[in-house]
Amino acid sequence: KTHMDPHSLTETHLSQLCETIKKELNSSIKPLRDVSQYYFDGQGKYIRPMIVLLTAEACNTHTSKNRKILPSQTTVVMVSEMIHTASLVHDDVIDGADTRRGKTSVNKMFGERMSVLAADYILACASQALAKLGNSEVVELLARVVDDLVKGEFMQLGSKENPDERFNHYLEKTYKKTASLIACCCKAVAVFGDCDPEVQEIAFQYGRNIGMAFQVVDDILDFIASEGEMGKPTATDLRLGLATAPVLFACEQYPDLNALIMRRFKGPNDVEEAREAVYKSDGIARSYTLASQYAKEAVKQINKLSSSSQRDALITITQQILQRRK
Ligand code: 2DE
Ligand code: MG
Ligand code: MG
Ligand code: MG
Ligand code: MG
Repeated sequence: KTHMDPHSLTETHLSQLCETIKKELNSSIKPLRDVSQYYFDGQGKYIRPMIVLLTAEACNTHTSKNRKILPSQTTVVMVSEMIHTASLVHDDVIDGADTRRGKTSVNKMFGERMSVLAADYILACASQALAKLGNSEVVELLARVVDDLVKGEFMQLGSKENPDERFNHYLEKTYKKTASLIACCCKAVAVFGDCDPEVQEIAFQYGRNIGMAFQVVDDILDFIASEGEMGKPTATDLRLGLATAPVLFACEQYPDLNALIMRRFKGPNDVEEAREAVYKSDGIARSYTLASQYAKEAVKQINKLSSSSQRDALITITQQILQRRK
């Protein structure tokens, strides 16, 4: 590990993250407290708060040499993980997932009614923490993130009949479902750091591109990783009939896959056949190329900031995202 290792640069801050979040989730109603705190057990990857924290520090260094992380920026770091987790709880209810982060999913553990309410509560507490900072620009930015999350999850339910529109639909969905949260939180910390609009835009574009790369890799891993590695079920997208990048590319070589995209699958054999067709195609390789393009753009953006170990750690993270297995 070197001075630019993302984990060593953030471990002190992130080791306190779950405790800090649990203090926010302090309802006097014990079951609400217990269920909403369930995923804040230190077992997550905490990739979003890590990126947002390093972005805050890299922007601070760029803007005013010795400035330490500000309390308002720390709140955004926390809120990024809270909104993400709230959306995952709803997502697990929608997807009927059994496991998450290597343990029984919250919906299987406590039931769907409790889970929906707990996620609403997490979102409510995150909104309050943010609103207390009194910056309406940032409140608006994060309100748009929640709007994007809902629309992204919604877009995922449908795909376009016209193959030419499909890929744009996928990219827009990917932005809304994943990249928007990272992009807007990166911008928010630059806003709180009193950074110039150009620096705010760099932070946003870095977050957007790394977010896109992250989700494309997530979609690849749904095909190639095992459940043990991921800590959640795999091949779920295929089973749910969701057309992600590997399928969309594979479709060009194996037109039979159109049936999957248009939800005309009949039985479990169809899913296995589809999986094999994707494996035989160059869909996985082309998806990795797509993710690399986003990663490269993320690096290009963040390299516009002046040199710091945090900036270099943000570059390292983009490489790690391409290589990740979970
Ligand atoms: C993960 O997708 C889900 C992301 C966004 C979910 C957004 C919802 C709108 P996946 P995995 C449910 C509501 C938002 C709130 C409450 C803030 O690909 O593979 O299914 O990890 O993720 O299951
Ligand atoms: Mg899911
Ligand atoms: Mg889902
Ligand atoms: Mg996924
Ligand atoms: Mg995921």
